[in-house]
Amino acid sequence: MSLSSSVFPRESFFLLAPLESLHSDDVKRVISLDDLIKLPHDDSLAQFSIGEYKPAIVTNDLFSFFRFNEQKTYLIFIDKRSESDADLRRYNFFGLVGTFGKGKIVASSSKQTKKSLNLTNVLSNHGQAFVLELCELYEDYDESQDWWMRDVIYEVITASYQDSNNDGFGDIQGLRQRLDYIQSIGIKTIWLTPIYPSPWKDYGYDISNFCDIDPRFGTLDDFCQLVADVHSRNMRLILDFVPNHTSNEHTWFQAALRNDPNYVDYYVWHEGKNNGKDLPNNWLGPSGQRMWTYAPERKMYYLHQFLDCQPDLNLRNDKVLEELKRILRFWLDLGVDGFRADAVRHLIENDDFRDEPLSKKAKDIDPNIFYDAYEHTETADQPESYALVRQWRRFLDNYSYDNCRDYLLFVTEAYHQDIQKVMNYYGANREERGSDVSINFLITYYLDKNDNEQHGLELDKQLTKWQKNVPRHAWSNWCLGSHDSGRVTSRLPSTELIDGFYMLLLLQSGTALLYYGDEIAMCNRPFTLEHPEEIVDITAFNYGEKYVEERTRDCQRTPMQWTSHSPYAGFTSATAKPYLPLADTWPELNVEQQEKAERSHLKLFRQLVKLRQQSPFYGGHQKKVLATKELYAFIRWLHSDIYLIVINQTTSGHEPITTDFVKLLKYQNKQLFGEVVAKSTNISDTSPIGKEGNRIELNQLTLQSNESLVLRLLSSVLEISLCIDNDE
Ligand SMILES: [Ca+2]
Ligand SMILES: [Ca+2]
Repeated sequence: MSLSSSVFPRESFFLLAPLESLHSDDVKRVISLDDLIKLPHDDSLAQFSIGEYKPAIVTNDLFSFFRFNEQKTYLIFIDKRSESDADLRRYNFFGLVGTFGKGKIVASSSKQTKKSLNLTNVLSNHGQAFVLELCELYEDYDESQDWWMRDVIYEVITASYQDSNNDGFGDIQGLRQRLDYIQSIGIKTIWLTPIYPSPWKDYGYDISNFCDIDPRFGTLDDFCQLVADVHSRNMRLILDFVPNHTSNEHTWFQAALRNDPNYVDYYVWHEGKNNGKDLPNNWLGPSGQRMWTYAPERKMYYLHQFLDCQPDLNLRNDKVLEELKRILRFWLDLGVDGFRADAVRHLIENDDFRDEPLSKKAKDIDPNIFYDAYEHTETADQPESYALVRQWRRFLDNYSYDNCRDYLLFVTEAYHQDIQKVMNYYGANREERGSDVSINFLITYYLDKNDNEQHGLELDKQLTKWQKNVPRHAWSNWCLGSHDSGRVTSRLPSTELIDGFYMLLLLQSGTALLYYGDEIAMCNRPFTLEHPEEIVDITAFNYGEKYVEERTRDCQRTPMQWTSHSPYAGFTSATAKPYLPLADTWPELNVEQQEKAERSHLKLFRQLVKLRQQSPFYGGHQKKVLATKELYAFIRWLHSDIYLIVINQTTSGHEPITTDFVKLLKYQNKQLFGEVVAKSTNISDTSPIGKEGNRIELNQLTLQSNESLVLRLLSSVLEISLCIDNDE
């Protein structure tokens, strides 16, 4: 059975496909590929003769289209390039038709070892052709393909998680001891902040050797044991990748200082102005320092966007880019499942070295220390930085293809209020993809607002901003905090609201990023100048004493709180002293207490993680139902399932709020019931919504301050979906 007489529509496909872009030679190539695909000879072929046809991605290099009827949908894919084009191409078909997440390979021209492909990540070589039978996102789930879309990514600072050898520093063996716990809360992907050899001037983000483990965390053998343990649990591990800079103690920088010809261009150098007496320009970095430091050894200035002990690599030097790929390969060979790239906004600087203009904020803040006093037109988000991210994405694609590895994840960190800049890291289109997860910090920006601005309308603004701007070819993500943002619990209008924010994090469509300890609602620990010896984050001192207490990020990096029984919450032994003091709340706020309690933040968190693995939370649709100052409500639905999530943001003392969701959902039947699926820990057991399984009528749903609720609607979806469709 040849391809042209089976998979192509009966009518001439030339009339249906947008073939304007094809040259006549290309069309001939399509035809000449007929014999590449031998379809299995069974009744499924009927599909192709009677089903409908829709073009998918059609370019000079690719011809692809869908065939479908009511039961099944197929994607036919033909890479038309000749052998002279050896590049591996990556295509994204997600969202082009229905809510399909992956496809089973039913016929293929090549020795494909995989049985299925994720539609976001279809890799292809010249001449390759195949037929995929598409599956709904939530159906027939294959963890090897789209693991990162459904997972929670758990950020761990190894130093702060668990100490195994009583030196006060958390380490790799300690982390191994806690894998049972991490697995028990449903986490599948762990992201470790840097564990590489480092003088530790910036929590290990000042790396002196990219291909080893800092002795304080253990050895490479320990690391390999960790990888094996993680994988044996069907979990994944990703590492921090810090391509922007090294430590000044790195051998490359030491060689560069000596004018070693091999390393002379590994970093960014400038003679300075006025015969070297003045800095090359006015650039100021995000760590409160000018970006230039004079190196007497070379009588030149070196560039550092962050601390002066973190010289920036010259990412226009191909040798440096090769070194970085060698580093990625080193860790991939040890089995890691991807990377989170640090500070991607800062990768490339304009090599005209022009001054940067002052921003509107400059009149209110000191331009000698505050990053926001400038428009960073020359040093941030340069087009070449986006190109580097795409280049690393391609590198990972090639690695996974060559080594038959599952999908390798690439997460990027770019703090920016301008949402478009953040979105740009995803790549411009389906073919030119960059980051998989360009971290969405919008909820953390909401938490930065002052008390008067923390309410439902402001929250809605941030959530909507993301949803409206996320490109169609990209997958969303949500994050409540990180090692750089304060603890979410300490920044909410009320700590009780944390449960509602778990619902936003875990039940909206997208990958969730969780900072260790946030699952037990850990709080910031204040650090003050009365005890300067306690402060590890020395960056804070760059802003002057006035700002140290406000700026130090130690507040959110304190050791994990495991138990009430041991003097240091089980983080380290009684005889050791933790490298950073514990937060005072640990005796009441710890894993052990929350496991014992009948209801706790931890238990709710675990329940919501389980829920998010199911349809419609994975792969289903999402729509806001209500946003007021007090309430935020949204629905998730797919086929026969529809869920309503309601979060009441009013602080204690506020009147209870009653809402008519029958009216809001424009429900035809007038009587609509919901079943309680999950509820915030502060909802009393005696309340009508106090127990899972309780059924309530939705024309009068009453929530007290800080209460949050997940309900499954007991209705025919057909009736609801009518109103959803009408509204869109
Ligand atoms: Ca240790
Ligand atoms: Ca840079």
